[in-house]
Amino acid sequence: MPGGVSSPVRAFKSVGGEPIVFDRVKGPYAWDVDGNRFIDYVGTWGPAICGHAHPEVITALNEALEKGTSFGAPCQLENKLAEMVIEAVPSVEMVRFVNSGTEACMAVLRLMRAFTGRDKVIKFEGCYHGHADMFLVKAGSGVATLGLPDSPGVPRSTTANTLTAPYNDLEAVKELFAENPDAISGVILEPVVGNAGFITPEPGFLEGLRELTSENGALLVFDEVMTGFRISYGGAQSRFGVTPDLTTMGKVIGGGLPVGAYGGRAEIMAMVAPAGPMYQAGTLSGNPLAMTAGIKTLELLKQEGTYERLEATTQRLISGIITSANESGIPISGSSISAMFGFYLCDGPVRNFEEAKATDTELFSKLHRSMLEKGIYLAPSAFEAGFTSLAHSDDDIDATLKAFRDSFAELS
Ligand code: KE4
Repeated sequence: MPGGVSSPVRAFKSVGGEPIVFDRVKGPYAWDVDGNRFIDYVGTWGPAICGHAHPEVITALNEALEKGTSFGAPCQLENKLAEMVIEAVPSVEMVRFVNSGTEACMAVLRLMRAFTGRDKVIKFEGCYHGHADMFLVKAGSGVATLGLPDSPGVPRSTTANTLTAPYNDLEAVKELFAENPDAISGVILEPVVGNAGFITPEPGFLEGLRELTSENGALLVFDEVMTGFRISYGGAQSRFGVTPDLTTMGKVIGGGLPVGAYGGRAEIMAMVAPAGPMYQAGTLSGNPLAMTAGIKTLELLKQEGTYERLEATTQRLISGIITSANESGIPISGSSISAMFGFYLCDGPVRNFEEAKATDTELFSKLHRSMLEKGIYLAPSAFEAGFTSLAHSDDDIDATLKAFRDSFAELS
């Protein structure tokens, strides 16, 4: 397998050393094939928000297995998950399930263009919307980690319609609209950036994008593949009170099985085949196992006190990390929202991708290795966010903070 992995960021290229080969996961833990246990803050990149292999999800899957693994036909389960998503996410009146976040973002871009009749799209530097050709322009996540702002194999003609702006820079977006009148189908962004490290929207940024897109007859699209059901049960749009026209989702709504989704205003979604002319399809879309895992996961998340618990756990973690870096005189800037956190080894706050790239990624690599040796599994890149779960106990957080204290002391 190229690089020995099924997805580049897992290869540890940017932090060095050999990747850990997982044997099993449970709750907040992962064990490697040698039996070493790690407290896991990647959570399979987001889906494990209730903890890995939650007993109720496993039980529900075992029951579903008896009825078959894939139907290729309508089933009640996809309707139930659709109802739960529609009920939870403010912008979603209709939803289509696919099998990954990449597929969801590919489809939503086609829908943006179909609905507006315009070809151009604005994305932000450092945001990652999956690996479809038209998004591989100054993308984040593994693309940034591997320094592939524009991957080979992507024709210039494909990305000619992809315009980029720095995150948190409304003026730059305003200029793009002025330079491309009536040509921009919409703006797509991560409402909280988790693919350039962890960058939060500055006050007024999301609201400003809502106004700018509406004024220009363009669509506002939130890529909530990572933030959906993590920043709150209604996603980042619910927490920040800004309603996009379309939303992409993934990760958590699959509960650890392959699911992506896109949804939004009914008048737009009505264009999607077979209701309308915009074609998109998928053999395994809406399959009963993935729907089952998603339904059970959302039922668990909907319970009283979930997000208060996630907020408290994560705030204690990030403030402890910052305190221990300060005690060792290591420059750090970090923050968290609900069950998502991140930090950079630098002085000031990081507002965009350029500033993220200027941070001490070399020191991050040393920290990553040191933490791994102490049994703490952080994302193997400075350009990823961290994820907590309902399974991370106070003892897990205490053990993690001790490891950070010791690692920062060694590094200083
Ligand atoms: P997938 O195709 O990997 O399911 O989703 C793509 C995607 C789209 N949008 C956002 C905001 C995302 O975060 C992602 C995927 N996230 C990365 C983690 N940074 C997946 C990890 C990987 O590539 O292995």
